[in-house]
Amino acid sequence: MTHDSRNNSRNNPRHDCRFMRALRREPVDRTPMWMMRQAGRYLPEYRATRARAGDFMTLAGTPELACEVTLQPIQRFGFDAAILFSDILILPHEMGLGLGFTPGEGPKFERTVRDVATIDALPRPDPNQACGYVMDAVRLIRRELPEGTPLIGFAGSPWTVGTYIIEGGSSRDFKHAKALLMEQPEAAERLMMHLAESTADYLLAQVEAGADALMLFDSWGGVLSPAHFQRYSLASMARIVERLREAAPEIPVILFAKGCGQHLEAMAATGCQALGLDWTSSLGEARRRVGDRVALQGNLDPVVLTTSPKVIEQATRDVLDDYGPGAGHIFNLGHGITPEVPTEHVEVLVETVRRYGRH
Ligand code: 1CP
Repeated sequence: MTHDSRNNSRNNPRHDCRFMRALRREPVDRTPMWMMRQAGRYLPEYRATRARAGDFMTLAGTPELACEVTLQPIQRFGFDAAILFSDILILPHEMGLGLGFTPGEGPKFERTVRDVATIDALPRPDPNQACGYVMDAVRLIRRELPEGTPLIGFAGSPWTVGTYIIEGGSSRDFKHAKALLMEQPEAAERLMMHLAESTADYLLAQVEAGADALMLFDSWGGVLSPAHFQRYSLASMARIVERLREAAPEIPVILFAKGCGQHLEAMAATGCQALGLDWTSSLGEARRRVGDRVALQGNLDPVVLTTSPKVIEQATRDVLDDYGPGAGHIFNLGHGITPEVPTEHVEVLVETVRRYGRH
C-alpha cells in the first residue's frame, strides 16, 4: 500500500478538516489555527509532565509521555491541528552525534561535523529502527487524538540542523557553519544533501506511522546570504519536497524559513503546499506574491502574547485582516510561543480567531 492510498481519502475526517482544507486552499467556515511550540513550558500541565520525565530527552524519547504533552494544548484550547512532540535534533542524535540538554543551556552535541571525513562517514539511519520511539509516538498520538484533528509531523531543514551539528550546539554567529560553506563548498553541499535524504526518509516514516501533514523548520535560513540560502538551504529543502511529492503526494508540506521573506517565490517553486511566515513579512503582500500557488501560515509576533488582552485582540485581528477574506490562511505565531506567556492570553488569542476569523 502506498502512503497515498492509505492517507488519501477526502472522506478521512482528518483530511476534510479546516486545517487540511486551508492547506489545499479550499473554503473553510473559519480560519484554522495552531501555535508553534504549543506543547511547551507556558503550560503548567507540560511542566508537570516534564518534571515527571526528568529531562527533555526522556520526555521526547518515551512515546506515552510525548503523546501526553502533544495532546495537552488540544485538550485545553481545541487547536485545529496537533504537532508531534519531538525535536529537530533527534535525527542527528540518532546519527550517533550524542545530543544532550543541560538545564538553562541549549542543546549540546558530543561530536561535531566539520571536516570531509566526518561528513562522509555520517550514517543514513533507518528511521523505523533508529527513531522507532518517534514512530511509536506518532502511532499512539494518532490513536488518541480527537476525530478530525490532524497531526503534523516535522523535521529541521538540512541547513538549520547542519548549524547545530557543525557548531556543536546553538550559536550566535554561526562562524563554523558559515566557514564550512565558504571554504569547503562541495563538502558542505554533500552534507546538506546527505541530511536531505535522511530527513526525507525520516518524514516518510512519520507519514507511514500516521502523520497527516509535514512541516520543515528552517529557523536559521535568514542568517545566510541570498546566494548561500539558495545553494545550501533551499536546494536541500527542494530535494526533500521532491522526495515527499514522489512518495506521498497527498500529504501537504509546509516550509517555514525564518527571516526569508525575500525568498517566498523561490520557496513556493519547490512544490510545497504552504509557506510559514514570521512577522517581518506581510501576509497580504505575501499572498499577492505567491497566494495563487501556496497557502500561508502565520504570523503574529509571539511577543504580542506577553502584553495585554486588548493589544492581543487587536494584533490578532490585524493579522487576519492583513491576509484578508478567502481561503488559504492558517493562523499561527511567527515563531514559537515563549515560556512566560500566561495561558489566559492564549485564550484571548483563540477566542479572537474563533470570532473574528469566521468566513
Ligand atoms: O522542555 C524544555 O525545556 C525543552 C524545550 C524544548 C521543547 C519544548 C526543546 C529543546 N524542544 C522542544 C520541542 C520542539 N522543538 C517542538 C515540539 C512541537 C511543538 O511545536 O509544540 C518543535 C517543533 C521543535 C523544533 C525545534 N527545535 C526548532 C525549530 C523551531 C524553532 O523554534 O525555531 C529548533 C531550532 C529546535 C532546537 C531546540 N530544541 C530545544 C531548544 C531549546 C532548541 C532551540 C535552541 C536554540 O535556540 O538554538
